[in-house]
Amino acid sequence: MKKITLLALLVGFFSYSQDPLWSTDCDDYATADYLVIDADGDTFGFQAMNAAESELDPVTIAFFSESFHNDTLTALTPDNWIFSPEMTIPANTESVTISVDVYAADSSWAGEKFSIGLYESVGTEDAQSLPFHTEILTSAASVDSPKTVSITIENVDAVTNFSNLTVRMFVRHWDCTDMFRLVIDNMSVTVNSSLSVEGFNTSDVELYPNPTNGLINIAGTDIRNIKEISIFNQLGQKVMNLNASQLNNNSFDISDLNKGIYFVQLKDNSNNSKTMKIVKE
Ligand SMILES: [Ca+2]
Ligand SMILES: [Ca+2]
Repeated sequence: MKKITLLALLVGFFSYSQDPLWSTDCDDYATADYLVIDADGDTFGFQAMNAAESELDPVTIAFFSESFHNDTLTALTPDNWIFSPEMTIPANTESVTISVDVYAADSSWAGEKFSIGLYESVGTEDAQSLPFHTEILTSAASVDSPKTVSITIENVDAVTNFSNLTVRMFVRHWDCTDMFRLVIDNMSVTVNSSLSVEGFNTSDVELYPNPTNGLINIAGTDIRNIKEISIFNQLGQKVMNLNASQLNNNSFDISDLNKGIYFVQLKDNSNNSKTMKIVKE
């Protein structure tokens, strides 16, 4: 009975995919392709704070933007943007989840306003921002209790269909003054897709023989689109990974795997996938 439940869980897990597209703990500020824009032109923009050297946060490197400059005791009115490196959203993506940890560096002066969203990079003239969330922090989100802001953008919500779109995630610090610092850390972008999509006619893809003692053949009309083959054991651990060029006449060999039940996941060029159970004898 336990075994049946586990199998059901595995099949359920593979029927909907959540793939991390990009994430950072913000230690990569110096090396990654971030874009920083000081839109208000006061020369102050997002920068990296080695928080381990400051008394604000003993743990991690984070990015910050100021609405008050401590050295000169000057109130600023920021319109500062930081953009992630570029990434392309896979075709047939149904929704994109973006996430960032935020806090106000001084919880007594916490009213920092910010927006997060995706920015479409289709050439500078056509570029448009897709801000999906704006809020003003309160003292509840402070250095001691960073707030994880996570939003999911459905494809239908986007100004344009964002499948295959090249985007950057952004955080904008704006429309506030005379607080202290907005601090951000741990950004991520995750794409969500289901298997029941057009483009990979998974219904007629078959694996044979099944059971097999080693060789597995793939048959079906759309197998030329197969990009990647991953094999998982019953614990959901990936035990084998092949790309299309490693196929031999649309077949591959699992002789090296122990006897047992495996799940073979086929992925096509558009990242659609189908997972099938196979028995190794
Ligand atoms: Ca500025
Ligand atoms: Ca960090």
